[in-house]
Amino acid sequence: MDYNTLLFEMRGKVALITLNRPEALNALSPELTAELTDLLDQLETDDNVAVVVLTGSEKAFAAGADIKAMKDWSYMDVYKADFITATWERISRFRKPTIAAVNGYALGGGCELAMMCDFIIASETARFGQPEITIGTIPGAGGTQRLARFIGKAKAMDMILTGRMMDAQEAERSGLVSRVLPSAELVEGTLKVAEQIARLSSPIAMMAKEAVDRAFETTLSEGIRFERRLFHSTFATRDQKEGMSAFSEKRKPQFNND
Ligand code: CO8
Repeated sequence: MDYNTLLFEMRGKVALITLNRPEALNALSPELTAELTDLLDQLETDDNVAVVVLTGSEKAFAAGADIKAMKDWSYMDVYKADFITATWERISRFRKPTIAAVNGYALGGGCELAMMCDFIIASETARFGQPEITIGTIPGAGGTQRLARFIGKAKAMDMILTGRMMDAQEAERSGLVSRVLPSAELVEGTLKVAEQIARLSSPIAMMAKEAVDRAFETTLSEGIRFERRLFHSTFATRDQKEGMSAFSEKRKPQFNND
């Protein structure tokens, strides 16, 4: 799988995708989003892939949508192409666990892309922001909705109306990122977290992810009903039998993903 704007490698059952447009701080060009969508389509159905880690460079996870590509587009261009939803949101529909490992800038569409992953691990140098207002537009890939859910209305309004950046410590305090690691350890540290998930049952991890995601789409009572149905369905899997037997027999479980 050769791409112009992405690097890709497998680490055991973890797929590591690196955004690779250094000349533009990984600005998310149409080519990059198309390549990312193509790669994710393949990884979704590959049984050898349990978890995806998405990262960028030391300087930038991604500095947003490609402003130079977008600047002359008309309303009809973006409307007819269904700009954003057509390609961008692929990772938010990916059924296996995804982790964003963010070094440097995650701005605009870059911050939105990170928020589409299941959780974000940041390095001490990470900087998050939705600066669209400073270039005459607003977040268009879920930023107004997801950022408000991650960090609440006050901070989301502050970020989106001023366009200011948030450092890693503030992002962790605010609930945007789950952990902060030293910059040099970001990718290896995130891969370790991913490998920990990849050793568990993949279908059970997918169900856990689906249940948490439901919390953001429905009422508490419907969400709990949904969780209960999935919880019950885990008892139809061999991995549940193996996990609970292994605990009872004081040994490590051997999950077979079925
Ligand atoms: N698009 C295109 N090129 C970019 C982008 C970008 N978003 N960001 C940086 N670059 C380019 C620069 O133009 C520069 O190229 P060149 O060397 O040819 O001039 C190169 O990357 C390096 O950048 P800088 O020289 O600016 O580096 P600095 O270290 O001085 O500054 C910053 C780094 C602060 C990150 C600065 O580059 C910056 O402010 N970038 C723009 C950030 C921004 O406004 N992002 C939001 C974009 S709009 C958006 O994402 C809308 C989302 C809508 C949904 C997404 C759907 C696609």
